Amino acid sequence: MGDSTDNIPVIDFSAFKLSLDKPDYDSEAFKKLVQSVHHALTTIGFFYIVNADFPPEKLERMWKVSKDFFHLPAEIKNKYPRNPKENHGYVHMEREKLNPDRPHGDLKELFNYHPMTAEDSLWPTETECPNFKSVLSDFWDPCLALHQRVLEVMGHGLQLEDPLLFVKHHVKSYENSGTTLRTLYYPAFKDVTVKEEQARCGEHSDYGGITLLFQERPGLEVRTRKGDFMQAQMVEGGILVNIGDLMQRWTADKYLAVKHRVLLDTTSEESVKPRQSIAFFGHPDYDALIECIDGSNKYAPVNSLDYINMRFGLTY
Ligand code: AKG
Repeated sequence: MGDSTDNIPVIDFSAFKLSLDKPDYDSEAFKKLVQSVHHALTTIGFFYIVNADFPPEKLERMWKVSKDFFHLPAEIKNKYPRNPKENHGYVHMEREKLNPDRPHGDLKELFNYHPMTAEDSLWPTETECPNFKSVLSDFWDPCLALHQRVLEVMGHGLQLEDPLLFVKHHVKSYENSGTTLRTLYYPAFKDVTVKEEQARCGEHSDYGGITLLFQERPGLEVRTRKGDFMQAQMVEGGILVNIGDLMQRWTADKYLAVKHRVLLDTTSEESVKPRQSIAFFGHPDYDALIECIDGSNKYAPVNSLDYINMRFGLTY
């Protein structure tokens, strides 16, 4: 475990909160916001957003319906398996292995939501899990809006000629974007058989653009630049942000996609309890060509869809 005093920066988003259509670009508060995000993404690679006006009641509802879903019998959950085409549906325990070097799959289950998947057959029924579909659908909009604000702030931080460049490549209709909402459940230690070197969520960096992460309790560890892992501190009302590998590539390594993980440490009081988290994975539109923003050829241009397909192929 690394130095736990290396805390993740907490950034006040009041200058670009969800109720503002656009910020006052010349205000000191907005400039400070841009500078803080830029600093975080060029150093530790993670930051917490606070004061963004994110609706707390929507988050509360997400925790509840997610728990209801994951507590259903396996035979019901398994009726709605992840559909690889849309990346929508249920993924059972040990199915996903985020660190291919670990011998066993991750000790977690999850449900991915992709909004184009309106078909009822791909969702638990209202009798099986009341409000599951409507609550997940309702959580999508504030996540989408907040992630677009972060993308714009990043464009300013990098002093792009067009600060909206990233936003403009995250706008296509849902059929043409891999942006996904994921709700995760890590069962209590007593409810699982832990195999050697098994993790709740193996070491990995995210694949796409930027991720928003909501955590119900601690457990996430983030790799430091020294190479060890530190606990991400919990922040009341904080939404954790990090970037994915495709964004690191796009920024020609100016912004860093940092590895993270969740372990099952049987000696820690926290990790023997069940844990929930929710991730919103923002992904560039499928037809976006990701070319280094500095004009360099540090990375060859890559099509967003080809890239995500390649990464999923290695995970499942
Ligand atoms: C992922 O699903 O990619 C995560 O990193 C989840 C992290 C967490 O549960 O805190």
